[in-house]
Amino acid sequence: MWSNVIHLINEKRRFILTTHTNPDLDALGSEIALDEYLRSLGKEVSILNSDSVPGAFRFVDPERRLRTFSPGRHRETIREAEVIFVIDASGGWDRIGRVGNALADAQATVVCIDHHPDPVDFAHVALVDPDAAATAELIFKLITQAGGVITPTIARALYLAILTDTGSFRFPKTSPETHRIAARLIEAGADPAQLYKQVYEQYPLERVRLKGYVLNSLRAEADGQMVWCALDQATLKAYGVAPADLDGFPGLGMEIGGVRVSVLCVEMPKGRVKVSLRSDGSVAINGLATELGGGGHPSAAGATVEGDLAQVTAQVVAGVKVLLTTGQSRRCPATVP
Ligand SMILES: [Mn+2]
Repeated sequence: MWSNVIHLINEKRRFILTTHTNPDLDALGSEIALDEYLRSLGKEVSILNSDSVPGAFRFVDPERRLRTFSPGRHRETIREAEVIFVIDASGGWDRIGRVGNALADAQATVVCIDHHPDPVDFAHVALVDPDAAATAELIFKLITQAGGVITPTIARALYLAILTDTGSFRFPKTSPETHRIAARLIEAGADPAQLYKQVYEQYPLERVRLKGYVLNSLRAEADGQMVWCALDQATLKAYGVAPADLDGFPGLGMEIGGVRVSVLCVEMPKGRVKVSLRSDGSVAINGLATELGGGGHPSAAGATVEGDLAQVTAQVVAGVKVLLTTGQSRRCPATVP
């Protein structure tokens, strides 16, 4: 599985790493770990993302390796790149955002490393394992298969990625292998207590208060099998929290007994709504997300939809109700694994 990529890494010199828009810690941690490994081999590496690092995640990149793509500044880098690693993102160049448009025309070999079950026809080489709990598990395997050393920087970055993408080792894909990798990362210098505190216990007061608002605003439907919340721009502004800083909010409703699906709809600028769906694993919600023009995993998926907040929310709530009664979404059951 890994030999093609290891061969590319050994043969080529100039690499670009990129990931999806609204990057999470699996995306960013995987990028930093792979960047560190490639640099240890003397390679030239640029991490180019469409979006800047959300405020709450800046601690993950003390050396400021993560760059926000700018067409003027990075044209040359893209032209000279020999290999492009697309990390934690499948489904096509659109998922990568602005930098995706620029990379789509590049001459380089495109390698996709991901655990999302979405199409990978944009890549020359695809290493996709939908059973992996985090893309970071795959990056760990790549580095160790290639004979690389897990440095403390790599260990911290990958541990953070796995910690967050597994919801602190509790989401359905958390496996014995996930724990074995985590153990190796702790041995290599990742400190679980310190890293947990950095992710989950450093929020500004405003965000914790907004969490209280969301919990108070949850609405139950379908005999309590679904809860939803719609957050408008005015509320976000009143609390002083950016849409990019709502990581973890979509799953808040899952704390309630009997809830199978939790929905969060957030009003974004320019008449768009960010829809996030979470499931307890008893129903796959990524088919519905795909219908809405997004994608994701069976138990965590989302989409950004054009339209009015109330109208999009009503549409999503209705879609989830159908899912809960029939077990499948109306138009594309085939996309549900
Ligand atoms: Mn991921």
